[in-house]
Amino acid sequence: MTNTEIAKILEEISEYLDVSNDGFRSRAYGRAAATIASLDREATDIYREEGQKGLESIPSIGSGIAEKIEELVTTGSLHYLDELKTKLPVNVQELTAIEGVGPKTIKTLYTQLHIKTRDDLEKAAASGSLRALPHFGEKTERKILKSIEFLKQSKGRFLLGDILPIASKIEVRLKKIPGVRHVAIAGSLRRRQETIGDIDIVASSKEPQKMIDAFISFPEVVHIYGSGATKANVRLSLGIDADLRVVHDKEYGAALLYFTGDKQHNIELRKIAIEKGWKLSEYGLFKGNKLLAGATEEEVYHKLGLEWMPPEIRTVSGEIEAAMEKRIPRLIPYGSIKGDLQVQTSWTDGTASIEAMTDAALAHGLSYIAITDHTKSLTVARGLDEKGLARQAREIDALNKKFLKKKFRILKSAEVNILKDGKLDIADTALKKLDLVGVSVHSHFGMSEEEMTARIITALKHPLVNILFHPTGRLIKKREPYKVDILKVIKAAKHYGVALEVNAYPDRLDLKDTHIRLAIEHGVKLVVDTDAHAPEHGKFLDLGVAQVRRGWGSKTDVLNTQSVSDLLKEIKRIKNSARRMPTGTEC
Ligand code: DGT
Ligand code: CA
Ligand code: CA
Ligand code: ZN
Repeated sequence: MTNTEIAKILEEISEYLDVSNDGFRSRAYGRAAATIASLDREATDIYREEGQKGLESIPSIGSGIAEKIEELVTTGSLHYLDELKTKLPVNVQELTAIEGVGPKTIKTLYTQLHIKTRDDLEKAAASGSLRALPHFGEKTERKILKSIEFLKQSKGRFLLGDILPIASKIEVRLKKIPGVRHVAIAGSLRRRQETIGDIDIVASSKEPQKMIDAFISFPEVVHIYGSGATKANVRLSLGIDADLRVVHDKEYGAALLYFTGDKQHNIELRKIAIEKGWKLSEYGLFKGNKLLAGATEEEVYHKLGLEWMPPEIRTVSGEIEAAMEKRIPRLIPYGSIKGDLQVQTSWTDGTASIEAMTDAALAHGLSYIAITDHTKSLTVARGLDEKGLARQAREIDALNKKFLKKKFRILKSAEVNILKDGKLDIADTALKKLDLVGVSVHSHFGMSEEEMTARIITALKHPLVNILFHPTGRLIKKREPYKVDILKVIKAAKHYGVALEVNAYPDRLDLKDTHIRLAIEHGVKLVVDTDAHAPEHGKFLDLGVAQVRRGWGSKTDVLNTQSVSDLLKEIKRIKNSARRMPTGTEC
């Protein structure tokens, strides 16, 4: 059993306990799930090598939960969860995924209307029987139906951040099979698309059969759809399918190019080949029967008169023209973020102390972080008020002395709430004491586009604001973005000297690639950060970098690729130059 599977089950228990009104234990299981999900070692290995004691040494795992994990890894099932399910025969995971349906609602829905599944709920909402319940109305019914529709659309696709680690693990293992020459992940994963339908792997080997045999016997494989001498198609335990194709060396580049896509990009390349009287396929570029190119991607692109380009921009959005004119941009390299600018701690809803988050950032090779705990109007996260921020500042000052010898700097910041009218929920006197001020929308998501855009722009106008956090507020596969005119926000960000955040958290990733490109075209600076709520989240940074690459961004477009002193200087410079802009040129 993998960590992801164990975490999923712990999370499910947490949800059942929450519905059963056992908030305390629910949170314990929730924390355990988050910890297991982001562990670097497999819990199964820990148990095999160190027994239950080993499991208990993991943070957030006490003896009770360690026993449950032991039962899971030894028997593959868990009696406790079965019991919870018998007591409350409701599909909690399916129902909590729906916007506006929380643990309390689930209980009411079950006891009053006997609703157990998403289908039950959809029927009840469609027939208008929900509005009979207290706190329910026609508006809630419509909202629920809309959310169910959205969930149905994203079904069957997986988050990049969930799939990339497992695919990389498989890639590493395949590279060790005797006879192997090349292995690469292709498809939407290589293009770092936000969501992934299935995993495509392309390889070349002297002994293809050996590679196929090894692949289909990997521990993650739960079903083999088909397997031959040079290809195999399987299902992995995460529920995603994976394809492996083993080709000859001389066609490897053409195969990699073809299976990387996207499909439309392939079609455009094929058209160029046809115009030249040639033929392009996954086997190579041919003139009649003669192979013109195929061993490497570079060779194929060059023969077609194009520059090679990074997979992230192969989406038919101007990359072919750019490659013809030899102006493919130098995209921001992976690993080039120097400091994480959105980090929550146990001062609010994060799991760890400022010091623990700092240690984690050091371990991830960073040289600064900004502590951005939530502010007071976000009561669910126990947001900080002005006094809380001042107390936190004292802790940061003390820690900065301690971390000075490691050349690490902790910046004082906050994720300040933008209230309904665009005002901030923290007084200017307190904001002035911060190194950086980030703002975000955390309430009233249902406003009209006009209202929401005006609300955000009012916040950007505030002379102390430096960064707009999660500018669209979407949760991939869970929640649609709020309605906002992103172009107006971009223009206002430029005008008022505010940077826009590319949030690297796997289910957020706002801005989208097209927004990023638009922001860059308007000269707006970006920051990439993780929105970390636990020490392990630091590893998400490159998901944000991937997103910037998909938006054609370079290193200089992203402020926190610089040292902390350069970053602070530039933030100031942007703000000052914005102030000098004549009024009346806003948007
Ligand atoms: P996914 O799996 O839905 O996230 O997206 P992809 O892009 O990985 O798509 P997939 O797995 O169906 O196919 C992998 C690549 O193979 C795709 O990016 C381009 C290429 N390909 C697949 N079908 C076609 C096709 O009908 N025509 C062309 N030209 N290429 C195709
Ligand atoms: Ca795919
Ligand atoms: Ca595929
Ligand atoms: Zn947050």
